[in-house]
Amino acid sequence: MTDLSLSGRGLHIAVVVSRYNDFVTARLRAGAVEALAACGVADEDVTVLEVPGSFEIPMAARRAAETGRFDAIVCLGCLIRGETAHFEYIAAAASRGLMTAATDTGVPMTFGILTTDSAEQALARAGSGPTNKGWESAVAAVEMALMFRNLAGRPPEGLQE
Ligand code: DLZ
Repeated sequence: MTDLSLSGRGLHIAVVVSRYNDFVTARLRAGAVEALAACGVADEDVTVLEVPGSFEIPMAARRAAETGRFDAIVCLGCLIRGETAHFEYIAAAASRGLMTAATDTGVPMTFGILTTDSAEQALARAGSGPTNKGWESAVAAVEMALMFRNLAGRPPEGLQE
């Protein structure tokens, strides 16, 4: 999703990013921040929250949503399948946790958590520009935030005709 005709001016966005596999998540974070700027979200309206791993992402996203300060939350992490069952447990907990948190709080949360078999596959999804999954998640967050504001009858200052 790369619709940069969306205007995010006036939106407040949180980016929850996991430090685990940070050789990938730092790139997802950079892609997300770049996309938010490209959509017109002001730097000072972007709050980055770091968590240890993907398992902790839903907890932080829910708490951020409960503050009432954010229109949407971009969630970024990287799970690389290993020899343990951790991958399956964490992936399931993160995806279910985010959907539950988003529907419970009414604040859109986008899923930018990579689940790959290898580091190479993860890096291929964390390059520069719109193919970066952090970028994609950020644009999805702007779109959802605008939709929710519109549905609530309070379009942001930057909403285009
Ligand atoms: C423990 C763990 C493992 C094995 N793998 C990953 C991973 O690939 N990606 C990720 O984001 N986090 C991983 N973690 C850490 C857990 O998400 C969590 O931070 C710890 O279990 C502490 O609760």
